[in-house]
Amino acid sequence: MNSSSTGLSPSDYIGIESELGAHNYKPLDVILARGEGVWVWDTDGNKYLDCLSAYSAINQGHCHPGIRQALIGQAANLTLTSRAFRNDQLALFYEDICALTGSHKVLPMNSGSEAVESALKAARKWGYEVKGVPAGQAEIIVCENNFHGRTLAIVGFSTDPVARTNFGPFTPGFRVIPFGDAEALETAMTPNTVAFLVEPIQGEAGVIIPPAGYLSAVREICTAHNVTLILDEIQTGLGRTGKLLAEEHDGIEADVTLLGKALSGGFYPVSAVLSNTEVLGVLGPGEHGSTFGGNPLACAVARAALRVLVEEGMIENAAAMGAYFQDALASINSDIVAEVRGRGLLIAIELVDEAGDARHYCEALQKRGVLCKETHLKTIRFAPPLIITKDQIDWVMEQIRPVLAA
Ligand code: IF1
Repeated sequence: MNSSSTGLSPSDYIGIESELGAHNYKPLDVILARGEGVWVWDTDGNKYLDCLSAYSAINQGHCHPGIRQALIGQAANLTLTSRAFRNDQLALFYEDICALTGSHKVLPMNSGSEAVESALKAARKWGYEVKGVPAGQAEIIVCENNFHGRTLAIVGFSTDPVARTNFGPFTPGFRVIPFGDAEALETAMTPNTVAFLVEPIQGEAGVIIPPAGYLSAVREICTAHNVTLILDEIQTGLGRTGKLLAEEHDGIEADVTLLGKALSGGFYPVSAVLSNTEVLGVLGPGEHGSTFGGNPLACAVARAALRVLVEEGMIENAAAMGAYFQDALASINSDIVAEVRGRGLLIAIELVDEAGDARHYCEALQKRGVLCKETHLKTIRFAPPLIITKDQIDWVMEQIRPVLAA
C-alpha cells in the first residue's frame, strides 16, 4: 500500500535520494508525507508523534492553521519585493517582534546561520566604529562544542572535527573557551574583544545546561569589558524552554539575540537579529542585506507564528508539559539511562556507555510511532511541539519505557 500522491515506494524515494542527492545526512528511513499538530504520517499512512519538531522549528505544531492562513493569504497578495522597495508587511513584523521581545532594532534574514553571520559582522563593525578597536584586530569569543550553523566562518570556529575538517582555510578572529566557565571568559577578554557568542543551552552538543549563575556572570563580564553579548536563541528561543527566551531563566538581557527556526513555525525560512543596543545601528545602506530577508511573505508568516505562540499559551504549556515529561522520564527505572536533563520541552536522555548507540533506540522508537533523533553517540533528544498534551506524553512514555527496558 502506498498512500503517497507521487506513486513512489519508500525504496524508490531512498534510491533516488541516494543517487541524486549529496550524502550530507543519514536520516531515519521514514518518508513523511503529511503533518498536523504533533503528528506526522509517512507515505504508507503510518502515524508518528514528532519528538524532534524539525529541531525546534515546529514549536507551534505541524501545519498550524493560523500560520497557514497567513501564508496563503499573503501569497495571494505579494511575496517578494526585495529591499530595493518597501513592502507593507515589514514594519508590522518589526513592531510585533520588538513589542514581544523588548528589542529596539531588527535585522531580518532567512536561515539561522545567516542571522549568526549577520550578528558577527555587525559586532565587528560596532567594535571598530564605536568601541574603537584598531583596524583588523577585532576578536570574538565563542565556546567549545558550539553549534551555530554551517557557513564557512561558523564552521571555522566549530570544535567538532566532523563539521570543520577540510573546509579551511578559516576566518581568523575567533577565540574558543570552555562552555559554562565564566572565569575562562574573564581571562579571554582583551581590549580588542568585540563580542561573546554563546547558546544559553547548547543544543547540538546534547542539551548541555550551564551551571546556575553562568549566564548572569557572563552578562556582568561582557558589560564590564564593553563587549557585545550575543545569545544564539535559534534553538532555545520562542518558548522551547518554557519561556519566550531562554535568557529569562537567568533574568538577563543579551545585547543581541538571534532567532530562527520557530520564527516561522516551520513554514518558511525566517531568522532575525534583534538588538538592544547600538550594535545594529552601525549598518548603513549597502553594507549588509539579503534578497529574501524581510520579504512580505516571511513577515506575514512570522507575525502569525509569534501570535499563535503567545495567544494559544504555547510557552506556558511548554513549561508545564516540560516538567511533566522530564519527571516521567526521570522516573524510568533503567540500567541504561545515565541522566535525564532538560529545560521546558528541550530534553535529553543520556545513555550509559554499555547501552550501545542512541541511534539504535531512535530506530526502535520509530517502530513504535515516536520520531526522535540522537545527538552524538549516547544522547537521545526529545523536543516535541509545544502544543503537546499530557495524554500524548503518557502515550509517548508507553513507547519509551519498553524500549529503554530492552
Ligand atoms: C542541520 C543540529 C540542532 C542551531 C543554533 C544556529 C543554527 C542552528 C543554536 C543554524 C541549527 C540545526 C541545523 C540542522 C540541525 C539542527 C541542529 F543538530 F545540527 F545542531 F538543532 F541541534 N544556531 N541547528 O541549532 O541554523 O542555518 O540551520 O537555519 O541539519 O544542520 P540554520
